[in-house]
Amino acid sequence: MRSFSVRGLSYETPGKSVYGSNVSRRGFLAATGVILGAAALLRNVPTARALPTGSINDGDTMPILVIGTGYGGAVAALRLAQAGQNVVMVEKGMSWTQPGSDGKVFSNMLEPDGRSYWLRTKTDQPINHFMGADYNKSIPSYTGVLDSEAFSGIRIYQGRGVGGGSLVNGGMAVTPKQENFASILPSVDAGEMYSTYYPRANAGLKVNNIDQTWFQTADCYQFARVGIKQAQRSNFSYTFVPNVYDFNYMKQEQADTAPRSALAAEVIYGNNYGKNSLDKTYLAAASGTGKVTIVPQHAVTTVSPANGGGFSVAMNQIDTSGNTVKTKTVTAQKVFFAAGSVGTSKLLVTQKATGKLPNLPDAVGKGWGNNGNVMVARQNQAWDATGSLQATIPCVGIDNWADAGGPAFAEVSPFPAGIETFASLYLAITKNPNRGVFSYNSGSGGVDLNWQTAWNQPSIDCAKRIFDKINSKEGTIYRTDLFGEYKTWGDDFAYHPLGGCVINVATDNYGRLTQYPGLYVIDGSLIPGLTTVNPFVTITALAERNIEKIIADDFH
Ligand code: FAE
Repeated sequence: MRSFSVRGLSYETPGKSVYGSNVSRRGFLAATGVILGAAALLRNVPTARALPTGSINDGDTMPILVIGTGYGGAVAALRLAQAGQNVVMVEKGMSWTQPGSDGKVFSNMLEPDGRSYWLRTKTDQPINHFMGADYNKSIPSYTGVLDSEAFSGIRIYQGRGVGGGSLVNGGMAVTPKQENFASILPSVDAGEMYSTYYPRANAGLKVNNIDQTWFQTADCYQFARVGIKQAQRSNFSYTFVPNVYDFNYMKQEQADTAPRSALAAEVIYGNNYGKNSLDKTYLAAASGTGKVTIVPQHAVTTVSPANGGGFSVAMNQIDTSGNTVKTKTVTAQKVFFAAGSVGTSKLLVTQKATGKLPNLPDAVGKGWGNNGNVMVARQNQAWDATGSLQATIPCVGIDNWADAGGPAFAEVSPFPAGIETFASLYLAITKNPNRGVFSYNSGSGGVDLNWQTAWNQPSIDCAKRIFDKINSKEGTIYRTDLFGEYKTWGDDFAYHPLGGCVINVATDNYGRLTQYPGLYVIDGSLIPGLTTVNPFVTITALAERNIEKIIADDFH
């Protein structure tokens, strides 16, 4: 089944993209310093993105509805389908399969266009300044792939589209240390997680490791080698980090025998090649069962018990301007909330406050954290150039979690500006005890999050224990030109929202909303604000654990 036609870009403005891409292919290649032989390119052009989508009608009934197509939703859909169940998945964002007028599905970070952001007229880049100047650009408003959702005190970045966060993230696929997992989720049997569900998740996600011999000489990882050298000189331990980006493909990019993606400044607005995002792994497998229908551009608004059993689910079908073109109400016997930490929390607190699901527990909306995210950059000495060609895929982390005075796991991040910047950039995951609460705002009809920027000070303190020491050893300083004017810390945004419907607190120990049998939560909202490392492998592994139990107990 193919989806309705608003998905096709050329349908709306034949011959011209609707999102304002003005990058000629030649200009783009020149801008990124990539000159490739056409013959070499053709040899290795990967297959086009293809994931069938379907439609849904007002009044439809179905056994299972999954809200959202990120990690939790994809795991639930695949395993339910393999157990013989028919599943419908609805997703607010687009299906990212159709190339635009530049021949690419996604835009890159140097020339963002409407495809980059969810309904914004100006980009809202994490690194929003450079050498004192505002680095954001005007773009046409479009249902692009990266949302920067603003709450008081924090912007939360999230993926929008079939595949959720997997479309925009750095692919870092990190399994936390078992003792750290056990301290964060004590109600979950850690032994079982590490023997069964983490391996299952890593296999399903197609996690792979970098060839460390290749790493030592690859131009695109000079920034990471500098990061390792400096960490070692200050006696910090480091670790190579697995990824879902295919490192063998990246080798071909570096050798100029395949079209570039990680080496062409593509990541947070999507990767055209190389990355095993969910549409190529779990969702492709789910779709391949023939039992899963994926319906993009449908945003769920309400869920309530239906007369005669099951749940009545209302949703807006939206166009690429974000306008509602149709409202639909369907009935599902079972509903899985997989709209991500923010999306699920917003839906649940709204249903509780507006009387749709009044018996949801008071714990709904609570226990939200930013995984201790904070970013910072240092300015290196002239002999520590980080390279004008940088892979967008991080592969090294500085592990200082054992420091009781300020635990931190800092990924050595790329800064793919296309020029030598002498900057070393880091995303630190830290132990920040602060937790936010989502609440329904009856005045605006929206949902607020009471997080304050100052609540990130503990994260800054943790990160400083690493980078003050490295600066002191290297005789270097922090950069103050990247996160605002004279601002050192990227402390007002997060990539890793977690919590809002914490397992064994707001749900039972498997994500069931027990007040309403047939309602389940299966995404990052189950995790209480922190994973100690990048979160998606843990979200996936926990979903694998929970769905196995749910299928065994609740589907006969
Ligand atoms: P998620 O993947 O966010 O999926 C939720 C889906 O639900 C989305 O597609 C939404 O559009 C959709 N949705 C929301 N509301 C509705 C609604 N009302 N109706 C229908 N659909 C809806 O949730 N994590 C790592 O482990 N490693 C990394 O390297 C990494 N890098 C990141 C870089 C960036 C720029 C970002 C934004 C995130 C990064 N993350 C990374 C975080 C990771 O992507 C995130 O934790 C997971 O995607 C969360 O998975 P969920 O299944 O909870």
